[in-house]
Amino acid sequence: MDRKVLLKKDMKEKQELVNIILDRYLPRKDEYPKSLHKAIRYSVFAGGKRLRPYLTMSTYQMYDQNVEAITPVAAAIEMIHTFSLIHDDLPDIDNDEYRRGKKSCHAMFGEGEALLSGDALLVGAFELVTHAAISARHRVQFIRELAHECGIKGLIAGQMLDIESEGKQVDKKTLQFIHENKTAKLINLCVRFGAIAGGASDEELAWVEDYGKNIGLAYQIIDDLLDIEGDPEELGKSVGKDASVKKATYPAVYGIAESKRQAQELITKARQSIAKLGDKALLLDILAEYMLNRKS
Ligand code: GRG
Repeated sequence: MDRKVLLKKDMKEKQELVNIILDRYLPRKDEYPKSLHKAIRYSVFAGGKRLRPYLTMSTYQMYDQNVEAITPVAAAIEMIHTFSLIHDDLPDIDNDEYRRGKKSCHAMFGEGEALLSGDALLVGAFELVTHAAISARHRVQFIRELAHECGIKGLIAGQMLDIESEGKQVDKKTLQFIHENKTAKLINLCVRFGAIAGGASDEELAWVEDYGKNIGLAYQIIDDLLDIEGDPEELGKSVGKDASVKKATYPAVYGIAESKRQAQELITKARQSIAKLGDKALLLDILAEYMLNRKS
């Protein structure tokens, strides 16, 4: 099968599995208090690509074809990702009216509702990990690592620097800190959890993490580039915003051509790392290639 067709088909199958878990876990939208559950479901089922769950499940699948055990972990990561997008869109952070081709959560339901929907998704994610049919030791380990990488030393720290850097000329070190923390760490955790739960050896885990860190940083650089060169229809959000508020981005610091070169180099390194795992890493390899050419 053509590589692109294979990826598309596999992504769709895994999206469906993740959606089933999310649908089971989240309260119905007519449950009390309706305003909260409506807003949460609206954002969770707004049509995200489910890239992070896909990475988690595809990495796990290199060791165990049956992804049932890891799917709640994958879904939990998507909940954290959705929390971060809802809060990121709020007027006091990025102030975005559109997300995933629809009105953003606060624009649709109000700021209080968006804030609380994000909070509920963030804490709910930790609860959902406890439902995964993985060993108790791995459940505790994943909860601890998620809290660490998404908290004051990870996602939230990256986001803080991102806000503080607006309108300023940042140095390369600060830029890398922002991108690694706000995006790359969570992406790396996906493949790390998939490999650990699947039973990867230390050597294979190291190769998987080389892949995760490289695609994680590349993903955010490509996101920066799409904000300049992307099509708002395909992206489902406005473009040109980063430059208008002088955000700390790769193109702003390195220029467009050099940012593209760095993204390409990171993807090449990621593919070289994952190639060490042999044929079982085919889907992760195709995904890295897709990331470089993604339009949304
Ligand atoms: C704690 C108040 C408070 C806010 C936290 C942590 C945070 C807000 C925001 C995270 C920063 C952020 C939004 C990073 C961007 C990461 C990124 C590349 C998002 C786009 O991901 P895709 O392309 O989107 O996977 P879809 O819509 O497909 O899920």
